[in-house]
Parts: sequence; C-alpha cells; structure tokens
Amino acid sequence: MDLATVKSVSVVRGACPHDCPDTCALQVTVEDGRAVRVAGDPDHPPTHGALCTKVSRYAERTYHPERVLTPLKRVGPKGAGQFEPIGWDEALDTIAARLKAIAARDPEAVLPYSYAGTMGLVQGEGMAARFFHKLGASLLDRTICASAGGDALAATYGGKLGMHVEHFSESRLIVIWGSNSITANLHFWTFVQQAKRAGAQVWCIDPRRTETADKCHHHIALRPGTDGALALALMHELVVNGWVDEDYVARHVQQGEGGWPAMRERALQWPPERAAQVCGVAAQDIRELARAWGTTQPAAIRLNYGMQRVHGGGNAVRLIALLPCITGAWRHRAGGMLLSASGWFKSARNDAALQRTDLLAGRAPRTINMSTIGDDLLREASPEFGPKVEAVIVYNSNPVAVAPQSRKVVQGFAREDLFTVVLEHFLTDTADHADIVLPATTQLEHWDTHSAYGHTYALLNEPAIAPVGQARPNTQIFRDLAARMGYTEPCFQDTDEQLVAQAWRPEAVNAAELKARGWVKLVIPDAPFAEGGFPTPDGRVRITVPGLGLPDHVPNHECAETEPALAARYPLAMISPPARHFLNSTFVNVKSLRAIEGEPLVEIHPQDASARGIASGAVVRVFNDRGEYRCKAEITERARPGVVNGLGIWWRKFGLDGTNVNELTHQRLTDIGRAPSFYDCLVEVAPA
Ligand SMILES: Nc1nc2c(c(=O)[nH]1)N[C@H]1C(S)=C(S)[C@@H](COP(=O)(O)OP(=O)(O)OC[C@H]3O[C@@H](n4cnc5c(=O)[nH]c(N)nc54)[C@H](O)[C@@H]3O)O[C@H]1N2
Ligand SMILES: Nc1nc2c(c(=O)[nH]1)N[C@H]1C(S)=C(S)[C@@H](COP(=O)(O)OP(=O)(O)OC[C@H]3O[C@@H](n4cnc5c(=O)[nH]c(N)nc54)[C@H](O)[C@@H]3O)O[C@H]1N2
Ligand SMILES: [Mo]
Repeated sequence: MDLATVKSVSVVRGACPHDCPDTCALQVTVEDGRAVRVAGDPDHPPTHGALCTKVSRYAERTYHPERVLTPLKRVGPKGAGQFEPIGWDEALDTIAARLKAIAARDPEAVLPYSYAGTMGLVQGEGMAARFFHKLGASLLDRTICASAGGDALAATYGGKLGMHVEHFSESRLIVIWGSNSITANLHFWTFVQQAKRAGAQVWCIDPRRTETADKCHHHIALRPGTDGALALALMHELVVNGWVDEDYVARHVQQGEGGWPAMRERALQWPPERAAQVCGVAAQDIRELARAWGTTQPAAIRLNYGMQRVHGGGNAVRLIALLPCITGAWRHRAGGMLLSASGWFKSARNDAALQRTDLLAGRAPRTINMSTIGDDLLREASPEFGPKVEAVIVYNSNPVAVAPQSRKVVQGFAREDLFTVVLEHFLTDTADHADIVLPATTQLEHWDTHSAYGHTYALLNEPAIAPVGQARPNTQIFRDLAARMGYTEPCFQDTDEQLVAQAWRPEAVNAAELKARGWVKLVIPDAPFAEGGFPTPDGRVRITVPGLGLPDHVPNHECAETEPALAARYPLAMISPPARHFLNSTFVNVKSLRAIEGEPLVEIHPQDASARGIASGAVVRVFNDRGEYRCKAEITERARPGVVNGLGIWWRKFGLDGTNVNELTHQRLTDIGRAPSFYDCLVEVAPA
C-alpha cells in the first residue's frame, strides 16, 4: 500500500443552520481536513437521509471563491462595496473605539441587527446577546418572518405548538395552507406522499399554482390576504351542516362572552357566496373543502408563514387555528394543525443562561422593530424615538435585500454618519454598505446547537473543518470585542462548547445523548391536545383574547376594498414568495443554484399580460409609488389573474437595475405581531 495516498476520512455530525422548518441532521464527510460531502442523517426521522438541493451544495458555498476571508475596511463611498483587507486587531480596535465613544453619549444609539442566517442558539443570540446587553444597546424586535402568525397562534393555543410532523403520514385529509411545501418544507412533503399513497386527500390553499399545488388533489387559488374570509366560510359550513364536535368544543374551547357562541354567530354571517366574492374563488370549492374537513378524520392542516405576511395575517391564523378545534381533529395524533412547533422547546431551552438579560442590570433599552429599519435609520433623535441610530452591527442577516421598502433601507445604510459593521460570509448588498466587514465562519467551521420550528428534535452541530481563511465564529468576534470593551464578567470567556451546554436544560435535553447521536427528541405527548389541556390560563382554546377582540377577516392594507383609488392606479397584487433554490437571500451567489433559478422574474397570468402588451420573456417595469423594479416577465398560469409573483429574494446587485422586489414592498405592519406585510402590495406592470 502506498502510504502517501491514504487519506484521513471522517464523518462529522451537524445540523442545517438555515431558516427552514426542517432543521435537518447532517453528516459531513471530511477528507484531509476538507469537507467533501454534506448529506442528510438517515436515522433522524424528519431528515430521513435526504437533503434539499441547496444544502447538499453547502460545501460549494463554504469554499466559494468570493468568500470574505479577512477583515475589510471601506475605502470607497458608502455602499460602493470598495474595501481593502485589514488585520483583525485593527478591525476590532476600530470597532471598540467607535462603540465606546458612542456608548459614552448613549448606548441606545447602537443597534444590533440580526435574524436567522443561522438558526443556531450559540452563533445566533449566544455571545452576541450578552455583548449587547452589557453595552445597553437598543433591543431589536425580531419580527421580519413569523411574529404575526406566531403571536396569533400563541394567543389561541397558549403557545407556538402543533402536531409532530411525522404524524402527517397517517392523516386522511391534509390541507396545505399558505405554504409551498416542496420549496420551503421539503421533508414534510415526504410525509404527505406517504399519506397520499395510503389514500389521503390533499388540498392546497395558495394564490399561486405552486409545484406543491400541482401535486395536490385540489387547489383553491384565493386572492392574497383573504384567508380569514375563507376560514369564516368554512366555519359557517361546519355549523350549518352539523359537523361541529360539540363535545370537544364544550370541553376545550372558550365558552361564554366572546367565546364559541359569539364566534358561531360571526361565522353564520359568512355563507360561502360571501367569502367567494372576497377570495375570488368558487363558492362550490369552499363547500367541498368544508365537507371534506367536516367529515374526514384524522384531518390536519399544515399552515405556514406565507399566508400571514398581510395586514390581517394574525387574525387569519387565529381563525384557521380554530378549525381543528371545532371538528375535534385534535383527538387524533394525525389530526390538528402545525404552524410552528417552536413552543415545545420553550421549557427545554435555557435562553436566560445563554443570553444573560441580567447583564442589562436594570436598564430597559428602547426596542427597534427590524421590519421598519428603513424608517428608523432615517429618524432624527426625538423624545419618542430616543437617540438617532449612530452604529449598526449586522450579523446573520441581509437587511438591504430582505427588509421592506428597500429604497429607504438603502438610504439609511448609505448615511455617511452611520457606523456599520457587518459579520458575513460574502459581500452581500448589506456588507457593501459596511465600514468594516468581518469574516464569519459557516456551519461547517463552528460549534452550535439547534432547536426547530417544524419538528421536535434538538440538534448538535460539531465543527467539521478548521475556519477557512481568517474567518471567526460570531461568538469569537463578540468575545474579542467584549475584551476590548473591558468587559470582565466570566461569561464573556465561555467557550462555544460551554455555550452549547448552557443552551439546554439538562432534564429536557441529555447532553451525552446529544453528543452521541447528534439529536434528541423532546418528550411531548403523541396527540398533545386529544384531551384539551392547552397551555392557556384555563386550559381552553381562546377565541377572544384581551386586546384582540373576536377574530375577523381583516382586509389588506392595499386592496380595492380599503384603497380604491390606489387599486385603480395599481391594479395588480404582488406576492414575493421564496425561490426553491435560494434560502431567502442566501445561496443567490452560488452559481450552480443561480443557474437553476435563472434570473429575477415576475410571473404574470396570460390575461394580465395580454391586456398590457407584455410578451413572454420581455423585460418589464414593476412599479408603484415606492419605486420600480425591472425584471423578466414569465407569462404563466401559475399566476392567478390579478396577482403577480416576484419570486425569491435576489441580491439587489444581481437585478437588472440594481433593485429587487423589496423596492416595491412597504413598512406597514400586520394586525398582530408587528410584522411586515410583504404580500400585501399593489403594483402595476408595463413593458420596459
Ligand atoms: N427553498 C426555500 N425554503 C425556504 C425558504 C426559502 O427562501 N427557500 N425560506 C424559509 C423561511 S425564512 C420561511 S419563513 C419558510 C416559509 O415557509 P412557507 O410559508 O411554507 O413558505 P413559502 O414558500 O414562503 O410559502 C408561501 C406560500 O404562500 C403563498 N401565499 C402568499 N400569499 C398568500 C396568502 O395571502 N394566502 C395564502 N393562503 N397563501 C399565500 C405563496 O404563494 C407561497 O406559495 O420557508 C423556509 N424555507
Ligand atoms: N419580499 C420579501 N421579502 C422577504 C420575504 C419574502 O417572502 N418576500 N421573506 C422574509 C423572511 S420570511 C425572512 S425570514 C427574512 C430573511 O432575512 P435574513 O434572515 O436576513 O436572511 P438571509 O437573506 O438568508 O440572510 C442571512 C445572511 O446571514 C449570513 N449568515 C449565515 N450564517 C451566518 C453566520 O454563522 N454568521 C454570520 N455572521 N452570518 C451568517 C448569510 O451569509 C446571509 O447573507 O426575509 C424576509 N424578506
Ligand atoms: Mo422566514
């Protein structure tokens, strides 16, 4: 044997870091210190050995030639993306000096901005939260994705709780509501296929005829933002046809004033014909879905976050969450609903130990909503707002591409007097606006541990390879900064492995098991609400919640009903759901994946295209009062009449004129949860 050719090969356990319900367990093959293969763990039930196309390319992203591998300092005008490499000491000294100077005036002028570039508990708000709490920086309200539906679900059930995803394989009826599962929740789809093979009926409720809708038995292509009306009409049918599980409702659903009797009255005002008008669908389809829901068990709803990105998103979630209660679907383990399972982790996680809010030492800094970053970076100091934002530290997020109304976001980040630090893998649209860019490690290079929102397993991520170039984990960067700021609390010296251990309550997640297998299933009853027991004050599902009233259909901010003059000028509704081969704006720069997605485009129905003289493949202007976005038109019946679909969050710099869909979206918030309403947006489209 020629010893020179013997390679050292190992397989390291990991967790997919991305913002996706599936949070897969990974197996990373490392040869001579280089990650050569990223695969799914066959033993982890939700992953079942399979990965999506994009994450199977994770190594391509890690070794990408354009990865930022040294700290960088800005040498050109703000936003031009012109940098020169500097050493770590110079970078960290500069940042610490600036933060000290600002904090001496008012630490709330410093704003951390982060979201779920990694969902890891350690590289997310582990050391970073400690740092900003000690500094007394502004707090960030993390609303950009899920807080409308999340808060609504918690208001109704008492927590962000749902079915075990595995049990969908035993359902007889599955309603996929506001979710493109094959794109955004692929591992759930495997369970749907099992159910389908066993004879289950599958419905899809989505304005767009998605690849998921193609594979369901029925598709209701409603207008965006009308889900609440549909849910009310379904309730109407359940009541008038006697499909209410009176026993379950009497024992487990709120009664009395503002309870089921009031909800029932409201539902009776919504015959299918009324909802059909609002939703732009056939009343007969609503009747058929109601019959299926009322007469099939076990029946389950896979609600996802697509449908709550509109003004009335919170109310719609409250109404939909009542449907499995009214029919007693929760009696079965394969019945009920799954929007989020993240609440099951609440008592298992030890966020207080990890994030150390005690370091605030009694201070109560102001909170800035990440969804209105466009306006907030442009605000002057005032008694209501507090100090002007003087420094932003961005990690795990790309706000210039993903936050609504980008023109304002760009204006804010282009402020010459704003000091911006971005921790990143790549020169994203946001990193282009930095004064200092710091190279961060990817999931293959650092420790982490994960909870999930689409299943109920805790996961461990061990580093598979050494950091590439001079990259450092987020934790290390905040540890180094803390030292330069003179923070002496021992918690700033905790290692990443210690942080992993601190993240969990030992009685809920056994550290040895996590280490040995890479994942641990939380102990949760099979059919958690078969006998009620919702974690609300009285154990019942809540219909009326103090401050929120009886749930109702709340029309869009921008639609003919609420803004007729605006709708006359901008008659098309635009939604902008994810592209299958990107993860929000992540992976947009991975060539093999970008090649599959092609180029930025807007889907438009043949009728709407011909009325505007738009030819397929033509470049069009998509515009409203907030701005204009040029891209290619794809004429397709995937778009319903009156609705255009601008897919994926492209980097602005890949756009034809340096913009993306968020040039058109606005910063008005949802009814519940202070979230953005990305899919509540009127536009017009014209040939360019
Ligand atoms: N491949 C891929 N997977 C992803 C992501 C990604 O970018 N790419 N993003 C991840 C993230 S951050 C999240 S939050 C989840 C999102 O998970 P989901 O919410 O399941 O994902 P989407 O594909 O965004 O589903 C949105 C669907 O809702 C539809 N929709 C839009 N408006 C309405 C409406 O008013 N009513 C109804 N009923 N439907 C509507 C859209 O057409 C789209 O098909 O997915 C995660 N998974
Ligand atoms: N128009 C429109 N806009 C949307 C949406 C939509 O559907 N339509 N979806 C919204 C939703 S659901 C969400 S969740 C948000 C998502 O918004 P973001 O959370 O900002 O998600 P990404 O665009 O994926 O950007 C994450 C960034 O984090 C970086 N990153 C990843 N891991 C690490 C790490 O370990 N360390 C550091 N320092 N950086 C890391 C990645 O390189 C990437 O650039 O976008 C929202 N914006
Ligand atoms: Mo999201």
